[in-house]
Amino acid sequence: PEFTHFTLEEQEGIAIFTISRPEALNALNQAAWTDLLNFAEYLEKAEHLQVGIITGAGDKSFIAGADINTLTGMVPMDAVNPPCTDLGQALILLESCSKPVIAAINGYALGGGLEVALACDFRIVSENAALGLPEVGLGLIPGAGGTQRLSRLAGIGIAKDMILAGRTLSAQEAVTHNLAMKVVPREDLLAEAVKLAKSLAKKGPLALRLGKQAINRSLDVDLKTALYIENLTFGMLLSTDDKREGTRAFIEKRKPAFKGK
Ligand code: CO8
Repeated sequence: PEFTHFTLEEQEGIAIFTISRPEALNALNQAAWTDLLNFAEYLEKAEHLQVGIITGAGDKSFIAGADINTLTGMVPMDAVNPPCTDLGQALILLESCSKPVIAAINGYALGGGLEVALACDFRIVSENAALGLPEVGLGLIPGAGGTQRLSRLAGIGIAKDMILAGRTLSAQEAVTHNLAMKVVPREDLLAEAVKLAKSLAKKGPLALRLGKQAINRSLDVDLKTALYIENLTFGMLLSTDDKREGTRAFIEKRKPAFKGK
């Protein structure tokens, strides 16, 4: 696929999707929202890809939010029509993607930029990262899932601190408050993300896919129903070749060769 502001690099089943808009600290304009939607659709469908990584070019910014120049011209019905819905739709697709997605956060992750990262399964931050949802300062609120995904991930206390009081977290604070897995030097960031991606790509793909769904889909239902979803999902995996291969490989003290069947 062709993208306007992102580049796509593929290596060993891993798709590295990098935004480059240096003139705006990688802020997402309409074309970039559509790029993200096209990437989410492509990642889901591409059989040769197992993991996605989203990152930003340069040393200063991952994504400094939605492009504020775009926001100035928006009217109410834009919020429910494409291309404005492309961003929210892209993040729903990434979140529900059958493959894991990693955000490698190389600096500012603000507003819509943090919302992109929150829709990913893993977040790794570089030492210079700053994570925030400063929309109230613009007379807005997060509009691509931030009010929902942040509070579910990190709790409503820190969500209110960030969304209402406008607190920005440093890289270390992001780890402390459960927004990121780990902090690494900028020069190691992509290598760390690729290392995680490679280790994910070695796992049973069906187990990865269903495990992600069991976690994500159970958040909105009561515990008994959620446990039942887990139980049924576990039962499905018991029937797979991957389960036979994974357990046999352990007993035979060798590495499993999963086929995703
Ligand atoms: N949009 C457009 N341009 C931007 C943005 C942005 N979000 N962020 C930075 N830029 C531009 C600046 O205007 C500047 O351009 P120029 O050189 O032409 O003046 C250039 O990038 C460099 O930025 P600064 O000079 O400001 O760099 P500083 O180091 O002084 O400051 C900051 C860096 C703190 C990151 C600062 O740029 C900033 O505060 N940026 C805005 C951050 C922000 O408010 N983000 C949230 C935007 S709102 C949002 O994301 C809503 C999401 C919901 C979308 C739903 C869609 C349907």
